[in-house]
Amino acid sequence: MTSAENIDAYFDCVLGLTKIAGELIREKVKAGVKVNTKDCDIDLVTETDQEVEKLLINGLKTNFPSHKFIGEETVASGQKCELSNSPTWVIDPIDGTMNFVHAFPHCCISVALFIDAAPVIGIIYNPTLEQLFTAKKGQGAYLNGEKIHVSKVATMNKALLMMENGTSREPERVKTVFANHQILIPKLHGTRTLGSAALNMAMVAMGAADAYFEFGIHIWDIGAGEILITEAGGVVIDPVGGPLDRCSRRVLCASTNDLAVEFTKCLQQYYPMPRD
Ligand code: LIP
Repeated sequence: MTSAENIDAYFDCVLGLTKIAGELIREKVKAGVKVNTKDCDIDLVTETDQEVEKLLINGLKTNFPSHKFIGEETVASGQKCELSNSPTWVIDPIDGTMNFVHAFPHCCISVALFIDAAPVIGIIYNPTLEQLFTAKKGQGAYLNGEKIHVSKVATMNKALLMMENGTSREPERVKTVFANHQILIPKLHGTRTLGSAALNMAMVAMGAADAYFEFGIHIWDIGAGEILITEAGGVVIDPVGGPLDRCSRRVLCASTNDLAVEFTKCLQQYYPMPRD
């Protein structure tokens, strides 16, 4: 059983490390960095992604040697992505790497702690705009220390949707993106795209947007966003309905269950393979 003091100790430690990592990102976004590609020419990774992930993992390992880690870049270099019941830190060192490379000020560090395969801590930090989103299980969700709450929007015709084109050239996935644009745009107040799953989820948690879905994201993109939204009173489920499968690379979140259900009824579905 994890005590509240332990959760506070885990939170204080990762918050300190996240702030230091934020300094690094602010420096590098000015200096410019070497950019490499992963699965395709728009799936980017930089030395800063790797540096931030090492900083967070080394710092957490020193303080909590029995904890496990799932980091975007360590998985990319071959480590298996497995979420057990042990305390596991799920890390996206720079979510919105494309934005970081272009100095478009919407990238963030996204880090979550899972215990018994459920998130208990979530931090999403945009160091460029100094937006610090935090959540601890059962203790609410915050932006820069102010409590946040999802909107009350319950119908699509009043909803602002966060929607991504993604960083995949895979033809079937691109077709699904276009199909969902055609299906959804006439039904909504509007769509917005931040280029970061975590920041999209933060917009839903603070009530600035009412829903977000994406096919192709990974557990590290959504780990912190999930607890931020549920602690802010929203829902995070599978896009066809039913419970979120964190390794399925699919997510739908919304301010209310009614709104989420409306989306499940009209989305064109896509099942990314391989799973996380
Ligand atoms: C990004 C996600 C975003 C998705 C992009 C990319 P990254 O993560 O946050 O939602 O649309 O394709 O995967 O690669 O910047 O960490």
